[in-house]
Amino acid sequence: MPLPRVLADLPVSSAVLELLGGRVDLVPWNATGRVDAIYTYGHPTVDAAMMDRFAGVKVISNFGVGVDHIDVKAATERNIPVGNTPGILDGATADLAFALILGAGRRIVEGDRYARGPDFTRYDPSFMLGREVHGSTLGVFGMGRIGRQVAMRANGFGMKVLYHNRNRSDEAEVALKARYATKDELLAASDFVVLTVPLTSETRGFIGRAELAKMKPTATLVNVARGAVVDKDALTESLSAKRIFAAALDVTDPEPLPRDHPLLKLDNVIITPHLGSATEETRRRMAELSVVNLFAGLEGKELPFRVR
Ligand code: 8YV
Repeated sequence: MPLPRVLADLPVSSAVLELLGGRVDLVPWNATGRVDAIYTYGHPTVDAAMMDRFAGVKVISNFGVGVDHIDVKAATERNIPVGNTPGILDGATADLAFALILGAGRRIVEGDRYARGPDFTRYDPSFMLGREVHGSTLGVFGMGRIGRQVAMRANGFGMKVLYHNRNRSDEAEVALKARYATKDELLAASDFVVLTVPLTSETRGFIGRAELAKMKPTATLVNVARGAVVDKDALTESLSAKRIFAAALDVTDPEPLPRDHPLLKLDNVIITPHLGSATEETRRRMAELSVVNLFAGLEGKELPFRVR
């Protein structure tokens, strides 16, 4: 029997390769001919036309939780299950969100650059003053699994937690002492605004010029969601004019930004290369879940982690 042919945006990680154990034939994204499954990790796009081109596809398995690059509706209409890796990367992503809150608030990256550079010749008590994190107000857009983990960490820092979400969450309000706020209330009251929403038609451009104008001049925007949730031109203007204190972006649109993009030249922004889930442990679990989903789909079984 020939091995199942799996279209993948190669290379896949060594953990994935090891778990696949030579039981499938990985073929590159531009391959033609029979394809039994599609394996992705956040990109490129998997649209209806692609599903029709590879009519034999039994499953689309994504290494990651966000599936904004996959037309899930089109897949469902074609009875192709889509798998993802929920519930295992929330802690790692919330840790990174907190690293970015602290990094931007306390100017850690800027300080590191300064401490290594020629200008650091003498300590000065008035340089590089940041913003207090403990006791400040955190606003979380998207109180899903990742948002709740961010709120949990904020509790330990004695922060007040506000959240905005499509639905109110009893767990967030009771266990995490988070208070529901409208979008405008959250923007106006928060010292740190953290984005953990999925990218959908409602959240594309969710933070634009009008929203940035509502934030405090002392506030920091942290994005660990998807780049397209924020209008990067509006953000560049706002940061250049120091209308907000700082931004910390783990995701951008496009990713990476063009090397000459003005955001890359600003001191009051931290940019990390999509590291939310990037720990050995979490990426290993993501590999396991995505491979389990892949084989379940190839065998015609229910996916253990299926996107609905
Ligand atoms: C991954 C992510 O890095 O899960 C997601 O949605 O954005 C990240 O965990 C991404 O899937 C690419 O590997």
